[in-house]
Amino acid sequence: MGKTIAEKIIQAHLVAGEMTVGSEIALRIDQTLTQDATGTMAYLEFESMGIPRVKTELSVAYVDHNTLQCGFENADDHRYLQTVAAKYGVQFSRPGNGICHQVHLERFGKPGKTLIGSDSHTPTAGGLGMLAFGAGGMDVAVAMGGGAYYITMPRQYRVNLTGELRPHVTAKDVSLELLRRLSVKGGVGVLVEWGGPGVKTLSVPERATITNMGAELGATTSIFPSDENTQAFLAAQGRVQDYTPLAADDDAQYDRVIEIDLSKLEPLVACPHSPDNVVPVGSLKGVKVDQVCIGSCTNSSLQDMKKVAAILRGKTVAPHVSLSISPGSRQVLNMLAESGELNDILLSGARLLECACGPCIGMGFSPPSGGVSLRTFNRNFHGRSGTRDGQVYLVSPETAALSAITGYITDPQGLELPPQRTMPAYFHVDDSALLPPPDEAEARDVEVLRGPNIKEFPTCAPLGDTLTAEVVLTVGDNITTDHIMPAGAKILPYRSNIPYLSRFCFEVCDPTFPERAAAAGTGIIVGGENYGQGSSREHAALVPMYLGVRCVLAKSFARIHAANLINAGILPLTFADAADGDAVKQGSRLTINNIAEGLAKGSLTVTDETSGRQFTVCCDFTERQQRILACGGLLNYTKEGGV
Ligand code: MIC
Ligand code: SF4
Repeated sequence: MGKTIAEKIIQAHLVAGEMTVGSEIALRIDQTLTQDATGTMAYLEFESMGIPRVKTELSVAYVDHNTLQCGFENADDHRYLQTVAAKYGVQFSRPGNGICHQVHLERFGKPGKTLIGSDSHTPTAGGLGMLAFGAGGMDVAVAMGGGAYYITMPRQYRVNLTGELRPHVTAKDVSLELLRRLSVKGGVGVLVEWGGPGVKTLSVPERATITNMGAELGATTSIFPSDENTQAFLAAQGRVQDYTPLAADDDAQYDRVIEIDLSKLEPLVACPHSPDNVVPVGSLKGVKVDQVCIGSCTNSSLQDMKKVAAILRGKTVAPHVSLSISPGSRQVLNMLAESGELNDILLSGARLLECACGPCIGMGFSPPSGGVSLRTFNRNFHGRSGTRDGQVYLVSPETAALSAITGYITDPQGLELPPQRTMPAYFHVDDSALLPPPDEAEARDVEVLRGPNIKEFPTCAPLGDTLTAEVVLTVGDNITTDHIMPAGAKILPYRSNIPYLSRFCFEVCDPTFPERAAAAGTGIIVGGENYGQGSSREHAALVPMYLGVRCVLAKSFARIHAANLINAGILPLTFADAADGDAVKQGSRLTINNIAEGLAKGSLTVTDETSGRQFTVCCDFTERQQRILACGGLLNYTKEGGV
């Protein structure tokens, strides 16, 4: 039987397990990436493993999230990351060099290789034919130490592309169309492979926009074939030697095939507060816009920025609109400057921000109260922009740029401009902001510099056989990690200070949570469907653990968050009957007995001491996961010699 692209890469990297849907597989990891907001924790974890140098083919530490330095905290963390990277053999991408996923695509990604990154949008590299996964920092630390990455073998969907995008309909609209059809939980447990004759009409940056937003579907990862467009992109980056062709066999089998005719798509927009709340741009005609933000790892490539510059050329941003532009990398910025397109952008009245995540993670540029913000980003979760009642809409760069000029949500179809989708023959390569690590002998003398913001890593006691605890919080469906552990300019600098972060846990849902959870001592959270969707931040597990949470009962979990809970020593248990989830009340006392035996057989009985009811929860954990939980988390497990 023929193989899919993913099966070919998995087979070449399989360390343990079989490629049967639902069973655990362990993969050898060729490359890792970290960003600063999750990286400080990942390197602290790596250091605690006592391994002298990373064992991957390539590991890169990026600084792109916490770039505002309003005090010593972020600056100290940057210095820690730079020195720890040098000490352990990791490339360091300096602040200002760009967003991790954009720079990785430009300078390091290789078709056919495996990559894990402590950021949920790591699958962006799937646009180059890499098998790339977002993971918790601890999983990345283990991979840097040469350990395998464990995942559940996903189901595979093939999205078959036919036709070609019409002018002003973009790769972003392809992503939004899939979100409209499948929803934010439609990709859970699924690997999305893109194929069909339409693929050759898309460049690597366009493919990367699409694989990037696979994260919003909850997909395990997304991947494109590696073909002549991939070769052209790598050649233009001066690294044609990294090219290998990769395609699915004609008789490869998929669990589901989805057809998208590119020529039938129209410009789309995701309305507040979920990326799957998708409608045609035309249907929102006339909605007044307060701000427009163009950038993020979804839409900040040179191609995107060139299209934006062409729309802004000779025009002025509407007086009531504030427009920000964050190019994805220094390469993009340099090339815009060289070509003069940067001037087209600046003369329109746009505000140029750093080559970094910026407004996407609430790191500045929050909208005004109740303001409508049009963003080319991937997430519009409640409160993520930094303004609690901000109304964030997700759109393509074309729709964003045009609406910035008109001041109202405007459909770019019919706009008279030559389509700007051509790939330059070469990219300006300047790696001076990428610092390669010194050799092993020199690295021994590097001193790792830690600032006072770095606090001790919280530890979790081994799991006993009985758990009795109060339900400290009940929440609904699609709770994101931005609800659990908010980000933004005020809190992000404290990513290596769990005690401080804990004051903001679940702030969007219930500001009394931290105090109540700490007072309860040991706690249980009850959630709905797709609990923990969104980012890979392990802080959304470590902080609840610090506040005494030992178990989350939910109707279903997002993949990375479930793994992070286990790594932190928290039990993620699924209601056998979803109706039981609705019956448990906040404040009830629950008891779970015979935990070890239940984990081994795959189900546990929970007794609600308050109502007297009993119900069953499922726990489909591998033996390794059971051992990790028994030890009180992955760090304890690794220290005890577990692999
Ligand atoms: C995000 O887009 O939510 C982030 C910020 O990049 C996160 C990582 C983090 O919280 O540091 C992600 O996507 O994993
Ligand atoms: Fe950065 Fe936003 Fe991309 Fe996350 S989604 S990596 S915050 S640009």
